[in-house]
Amino acid sequence: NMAEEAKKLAAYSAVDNNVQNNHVVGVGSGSTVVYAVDRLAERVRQEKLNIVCVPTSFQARQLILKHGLMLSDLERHPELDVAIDGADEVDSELTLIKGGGGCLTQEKIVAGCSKFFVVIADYRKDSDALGQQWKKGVPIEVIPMAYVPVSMTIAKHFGGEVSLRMAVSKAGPVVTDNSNFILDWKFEHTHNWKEVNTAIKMIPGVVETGLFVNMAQQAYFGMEDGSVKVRK
Ligand code: DER
Repeated sequence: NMAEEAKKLAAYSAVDNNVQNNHVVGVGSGSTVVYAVDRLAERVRQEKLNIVCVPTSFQARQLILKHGLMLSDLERHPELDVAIDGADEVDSELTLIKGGGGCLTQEKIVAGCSKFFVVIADYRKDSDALGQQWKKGVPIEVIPMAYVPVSMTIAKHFGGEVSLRMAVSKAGPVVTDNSNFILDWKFEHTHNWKEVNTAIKMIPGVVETGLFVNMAQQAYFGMEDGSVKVRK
């Protein structure tokens, strides 16, 4: 369908324009990045590219192994050349909401270790302001024992509604790759996302927020008309 085609467009364009021989590549999580790994594997075969891949989740690790790409980690490669990952929403300043797939913590670590972080997304993620397109709120990874007080503190200081993300194919809450819970904070109005990110991060029990501020250098959007729009 159109959104899947758009994801593929963005993914192929980003990989072709940013991945070079001998690169250490951070591989994100979610559905869009699947196309990026397909393209990476194709280029490795066709161009005999020599790259290693650092995953951001069990899902990313499985994708890397499934395609026979060279798997590595931050112990062996603490500095990456490029990280490629999806997003739930991208605003005009390249501030992101991520974590729709519950992988935000390792994603932010890997993005932070990369010289270059490029987002790949379909047109639905292309936004002017956070909250315009994405209505599920900001994901926040928390230590399980603290999810109630953390929820209360966020609602009290920033408004909106905070809910514990419940699993669909498992009874009870979603448990992340790091054995934590996820809160979704449905904010009511725009905020200074840099300040909010820092403030939420400081709440005892918060592991990471899905607000990626001043991290992405570029975003590739696959558009409905088959074009690719790049925001820098
Ligand atoms: O969970 C995540 O952070 C994913 O990267 C998400 O933000 C994008 O997933 P999608 O490519 O399936 O929309």
